[in-house]
Amino acid sequence: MFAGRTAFRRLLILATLADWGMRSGLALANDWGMGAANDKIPPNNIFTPVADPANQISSLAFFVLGVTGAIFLVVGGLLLYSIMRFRARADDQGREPAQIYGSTPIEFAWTTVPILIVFALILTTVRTIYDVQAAPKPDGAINVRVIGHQWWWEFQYPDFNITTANELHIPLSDPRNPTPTFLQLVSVDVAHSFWVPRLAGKTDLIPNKLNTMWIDPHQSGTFLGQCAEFCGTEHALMMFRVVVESRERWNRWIAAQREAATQDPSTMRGRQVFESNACINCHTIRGTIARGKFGPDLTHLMSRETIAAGVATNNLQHLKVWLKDPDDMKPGALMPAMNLGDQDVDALVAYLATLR
Ligand code: HEC
Ligand SMILES: [Cu+2]
Repeated sequence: MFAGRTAFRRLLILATLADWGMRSGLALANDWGMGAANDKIPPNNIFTPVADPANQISSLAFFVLGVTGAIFLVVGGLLLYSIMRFRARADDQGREPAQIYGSTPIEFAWTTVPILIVFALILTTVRTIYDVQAAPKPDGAINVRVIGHQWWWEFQYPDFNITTANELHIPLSDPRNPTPTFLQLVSVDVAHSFWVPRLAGKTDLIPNKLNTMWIDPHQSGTFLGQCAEFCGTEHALMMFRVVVESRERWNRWIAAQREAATQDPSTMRGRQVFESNACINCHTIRGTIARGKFGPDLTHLMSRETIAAGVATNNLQHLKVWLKDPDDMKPGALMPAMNLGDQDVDALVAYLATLR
């Protein structure tokens, strides 16, 4: 018997490579607090969907597994039976068995039955694809633009003028009055792929091409996602999370994100360091002169649980390590080490800490 929940959990985790990849990538050296943070999130099992279209995809997968499993049992069973029943025996006379050719009914049966089975699989698959891709967009739908960057995610809410990074917040959807989130996906550099196994299938983000998908979540919680298309050095550390929350909480999150950045006179020095360095060419902080678009929007940096696309938990120590040399956390990251003195870094961190 398995030794309780942990063993069962490990088994579940092993059973889903996606989840294993997301966690083990971090389990290597210093996990920057992410191991403990992610342990609070249930395993990323593709067999436990909590949203449409992940539900449709998993029903289809179970149907196909059922049919192919049955075929496997029948074929494997017949094979085993023949191997046992007609194996070589001591009293064999060393002659070939009688050679029999052709039986029209049998030939006919094993041609038409597989054709019918394949046809049933095609029909159900096409139907599911159609249901997912042609789903109409209801009035209450939320619009989000997902922009892939090497190696982080930008999430824009065009209806609210909000931009955030790596943590997508969407409202829980009531099946009687659905408020799904419709995503438009593009990339500013190479091909990426947006994948949250428990919420929906994968959708690629391709430069100069607009792709779309939607998520209609039926359970609140935090769900781990991962870039699923090799996109360069830090592809494995291009993670994100989707926070599904009640409508009220989501409304409050939206309202907070719409605010301009906090102005705190006591951290003026940090703000000066920020505004007098190249930070402003790559980052936006609404309410300051910083309007860069190359890196994540920092206006509400501290409202995020993680930094650097799920590489580290977001706290002052980790921000300090990041500012000194991003490569220490995320080798190859496209933010340069800014070579600032300790005092400047401390002032900067104190300033960033006010960006709630
Ligand atoms: C050349 C462009 C560039 C410059 C200059 C730059 N950054 Fe960045 N920064 C980035 C990129 C790109 C990322 C995302 C890296 C990743 O996750 O792979 C990032 C990430 C960050 C993050 C983590 C944000 C998050 O939500 O993950 C912080 C904080 C940050 N930068 C602060 C600064 C500060 C402060 C400065 C100035 C001292 C600065 N950056 C200068 C490009 C830049
Ligand atoms: Cu990617």
